[in-house]
Amino acid sequence: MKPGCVVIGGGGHATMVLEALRLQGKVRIVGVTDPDRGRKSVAGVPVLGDDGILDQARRLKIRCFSVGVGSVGDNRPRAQLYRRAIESGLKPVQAIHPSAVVSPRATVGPGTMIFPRAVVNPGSELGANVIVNSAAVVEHDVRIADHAHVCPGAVLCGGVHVGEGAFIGAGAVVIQGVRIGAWAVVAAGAVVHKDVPEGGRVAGIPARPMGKKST
Ligand code: JB3
Repeated sequence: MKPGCVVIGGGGHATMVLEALRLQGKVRIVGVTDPDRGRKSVAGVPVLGDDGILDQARRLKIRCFSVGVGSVGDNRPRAQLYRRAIESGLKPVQAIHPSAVVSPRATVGPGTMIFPRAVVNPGSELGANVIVNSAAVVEHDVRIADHAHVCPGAVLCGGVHVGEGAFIGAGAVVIQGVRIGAWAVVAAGAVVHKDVPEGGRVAGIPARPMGKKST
């Protein structure tokens, strides 16, 4: 029998995770956890309750999980939920949409999700609980650390490094070899041609620290 799986969070991102999991067909989706008591089901999947359910996983025959919270702009909640589920004894599952193109020479970490039409090219290494959102391009030899989120349509050119928990906004372009520090934020549509320090926040073309006027 396929292992029972819970998706943590029941909003828009969860609907994408649920679809990828269904199409992959490797797990039996048991339910969703969400603190919103008004939410009874998500994409036809029952909401089981809040995250306290994770401690009852064995009784409910749940063995694995996927973080279904997207947390735009701050990946810390996603990282916390991932750790919480691991502490509850659950195993992270990957959610890779069948239309994504993932090189057999790329490595993909536990709990990582790759959405429709995304591309992950050879030599790339993706950590745990990473999101490569719809139609994002992760070129060759890119490294993406745990909990980072590459939003829809963003492009990471060859050899880019993305630090833990970093956020790359929709449609942003990170030029070859640039390093994005841990927990940094790259705004939507930015073109990043220089390294961004840990916790840095950049926007614009070319990207500059947020709040500073271009010269
Ligand atoms: O832009 C795209 C393609 N996707 C966005 C995604 C990355 O982020 C999407 O459009 C949204 O902006 C956002 O999706 P997300 O995170 O699902 O947000 P939202 O639709 O607002 O739903 C968040 C859900 O997570 C709500 O139902 C919250 O109650 C729930 N939630 C918040 N904190 C939580 C927690 N659920 C659990 N289980 N545990 C929590 O700690």
